Amino acid sequence: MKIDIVSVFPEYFEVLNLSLMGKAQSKGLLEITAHNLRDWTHDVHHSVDDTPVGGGAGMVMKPEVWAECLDDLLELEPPSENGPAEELAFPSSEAEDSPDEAILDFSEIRDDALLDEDAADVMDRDATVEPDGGSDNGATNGTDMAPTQESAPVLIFPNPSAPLFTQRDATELSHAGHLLFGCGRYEGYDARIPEYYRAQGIDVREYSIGDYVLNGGEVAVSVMLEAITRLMPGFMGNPESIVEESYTGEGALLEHHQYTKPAVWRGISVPEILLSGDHGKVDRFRRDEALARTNDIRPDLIEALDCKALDKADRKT
Ligand code: 6GU
Repeated sequence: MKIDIVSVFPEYFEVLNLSLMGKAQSKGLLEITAHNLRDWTHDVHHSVDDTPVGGGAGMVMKPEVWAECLDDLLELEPPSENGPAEELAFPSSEAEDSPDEAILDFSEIRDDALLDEDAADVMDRDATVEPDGGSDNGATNGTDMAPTQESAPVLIFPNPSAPLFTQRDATELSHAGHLLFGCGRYEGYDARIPEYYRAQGIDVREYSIGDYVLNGGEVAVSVMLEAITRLMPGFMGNPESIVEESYTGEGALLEHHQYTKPAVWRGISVPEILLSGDHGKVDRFRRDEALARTNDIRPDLIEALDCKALDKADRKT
C-alpha cells in the first residue's frame, strides 16, 4: 500500500518508522511518504493559509497551494484555466446532457456497463489533460480495464466536523492500494478542496476520530493509519488476534476482561471458571461479560447490535 501524507509538520510522522509500522515498511508492505505542504508554495513566506471569507477567528488553509500539491501527488493535470463554476461541476462530456435524462439512463444500465462508463470517464480525463497524447500514462490507462478499487487512490481529510471514522472504514481502506492524507491546521481547509477532487472523480473522504478538538489533523491521521494498516494481510504476526477484537463485525461488543498468571495476585483471584478447563463454560462466561460490559459502558453499541448476532443464551442474560 502506498501512503502519502501532506502536512506542514511532516516530522510528526517519523514515528511511523517505529514498531510494527516500521517493520511493515521494511517488508515492503507499506510505502509511506510524508510531504511538506510548504514545498508547493511560491511566495517568500511559504504561506498556506488566509483569513476566513465572511469573517471569524483563525485562519483557513488556501485552496491553491493544496491543489498544486494534490494534483502532483494524484498525477492530475491542473485545469488549463480557472473556468466558470459549471465546468468544475460537470467534468465528463456526457454530463452536458440533461441531468434528468442521465438519472433515468443510469437506473437502466447493467453493472458492467457502469464500469465501462467509469473507464471511459477516466480515459476522457486523460485525453483532455494530455493533448499531446502518446504518453506512458496513456499506455497503462487507456485500455478496456476499469479502474480497480485497489489501484484508485483514496484522498482522506481529517476533519473534526466530519462523520466518525470507524472500524468498518478501517477495514474497507485496508484493501486500498493508495491512500493520500491531507492534514489541515488552523481553522481547517477551504471546503472547495474536497469538492473539487470529488468532481474530478476521486474517492474523497472526510473523517473525525472522536468528539473532541485537536490542533490539527496529524494525530488523527496517525490514528487512522494504525487502525487501517494493522488490518492488511501480512501485517500482523498472528492474524487471529484481530478477529476477536472489540468493534469488529456486525455483533461488535467491547471485549471481556483478560487475565494471565498467577491465579492469585495481591489477594485478587482470576475468575474461577477460567481455570476450569471447560471451553464451553469459558466461552459463555466471556460472552456474558462482554455483553454486560458493553451494556454498562457503551449502551449505544447494544442498541446498534444486529439481533442475528445474539444467541438464545444471550437473550436470557
Ligand atoms: Cl480528524 N481533526 C482535528 N483537528 N480534531 C479532531 C479530529 C480531526 N477528530 C477529532 N478531533
